[in-house]
Amino acid sequence: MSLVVNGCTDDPPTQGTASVSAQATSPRPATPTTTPEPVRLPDDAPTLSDVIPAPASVRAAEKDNFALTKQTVISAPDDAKAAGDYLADVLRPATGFPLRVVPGEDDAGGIRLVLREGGDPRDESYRLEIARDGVTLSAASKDGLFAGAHTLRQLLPADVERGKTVDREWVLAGGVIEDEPRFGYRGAMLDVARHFFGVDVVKRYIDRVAQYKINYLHLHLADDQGWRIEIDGWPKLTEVGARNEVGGGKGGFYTKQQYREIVAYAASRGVTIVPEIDMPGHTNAALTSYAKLNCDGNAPPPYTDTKVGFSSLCIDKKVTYEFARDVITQIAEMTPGPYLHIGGDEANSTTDADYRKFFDKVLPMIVKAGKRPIGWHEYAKADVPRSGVVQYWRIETEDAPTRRQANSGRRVLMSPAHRTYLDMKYEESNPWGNSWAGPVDVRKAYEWEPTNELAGVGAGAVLGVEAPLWTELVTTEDEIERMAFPRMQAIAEVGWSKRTKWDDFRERLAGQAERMTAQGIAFHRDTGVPW
Ligand code: TNX
Repeated sequence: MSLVVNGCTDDPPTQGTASVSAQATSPRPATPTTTPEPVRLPDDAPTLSDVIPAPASVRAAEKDNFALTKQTVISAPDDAKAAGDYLADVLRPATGFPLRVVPGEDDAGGIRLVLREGGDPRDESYRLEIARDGVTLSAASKDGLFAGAHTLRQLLPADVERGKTVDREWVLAGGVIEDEPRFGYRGAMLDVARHFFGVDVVKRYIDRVAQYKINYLHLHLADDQGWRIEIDGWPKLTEVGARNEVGGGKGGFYTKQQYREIVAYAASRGVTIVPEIDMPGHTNAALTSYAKLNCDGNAPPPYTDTKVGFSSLCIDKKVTYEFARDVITQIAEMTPGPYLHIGGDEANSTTDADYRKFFDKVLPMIVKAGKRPIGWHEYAKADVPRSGVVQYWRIETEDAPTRRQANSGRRVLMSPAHRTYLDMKYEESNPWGNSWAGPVDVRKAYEWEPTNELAGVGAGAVLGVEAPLWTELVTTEDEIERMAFPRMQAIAEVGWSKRTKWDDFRERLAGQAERMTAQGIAFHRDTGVPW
């Protein structure tokens, strides 16, 4: 019998634990409970400390590396099945192993998913133990299992992301990771209104962000340039309002079925969809579709430019609220997640009094539909329900209405543009991106403190962080990827990890290059990262 332990062939396979003492001598009885030989970690396999976002605690055990084989089974009872299926899904193509997902305990040694009974469904902590005789991922909730599954995915070599069979060893570094998130909300936003992106692009974006433990995808579904979701009783929203985008392209929309498909796909990756219909401004596409939504009864022409702040629903018309109610109830009905985003930003052609009047009527509709409202921070001027969330997006460090809402118990989602806006240029000299919030390189996206960014909005008020990608200037999937990656990893780590250090992060980020390349992500080689 030859022992191979991290390249050292004569190491005894002992490590001070009782369970391994029996197999130092050979031959061993061939029972399924026998601990297998130590296996060497391939040079290109990540270590437990390479993971992004950085886990809370890592304990490496070199002799406990675990080798996946074609016999490896994933055992995932009941509620653990979704995370088990996810793992099988991402590991099968490159390994070529069947990786059956079975409900019962797996005696043969494999990957065991364990959902601890009676856990809080919001508890995303997990424990991942990788040992020679098997891998155990345990958590108190489904979301915790997903978080652990994302970690496990990253612990396999980048080859696992190639999408086709690679004939090689598949070894996980041994040890234990105990991990939990700093914030419960770690979001990405995709603007599918300024330029429309189809279901497949959205699904790939979900897959790409989910692997870094982004757990919410906010879809900006309507703006001046386009309406992107089918609403029963309002067919012109999609017949007319969807047929445009910035620059005059053909636009598009999601049918209800396609929206549900996106929601379900997101759930299969541990991601929750947050739908946004921006009101009362940013509504030219709706106003173009229905003349009756305009105060003067005249539909404006479609809009394909990029200015903001010129449109408003008619605050004093009854039909405005019939429209809002239909949209809100139908979208709420298709959305299992807790949040519904109602926009509220840059309503520059709505007076303050009208703005409040509008939200006095509309915010209770969201609560009645069973959802927690989120609004861009301008809506902090309105009467935000107790369950409401304020999303801060400006670059200033002071905003009195947001502070007031935070003081009265509303949660704040942090998207300061100079840190989290993925539509901004990376560097001044960069040809692509917006400039109004200044350049946002990876370091800028990484080195900030969400509970210290906005005066009066501290640790108790911050719900989490979100990285929005506005798409006035983004027209293709490659452009989405170039703007999002690798700033997405920075925001993901700010949202998940408690202790963060740029010098350490940039090294780990460089380690993601091969993985992103294998996935076909057209990421930007930010100059601050030692790629
Ligand atoms: C401001 S951020 C907007 C968007 C634009 C974005 C471009 C926010 C709530 N409103 O309408 O797309 O700037 O960076």
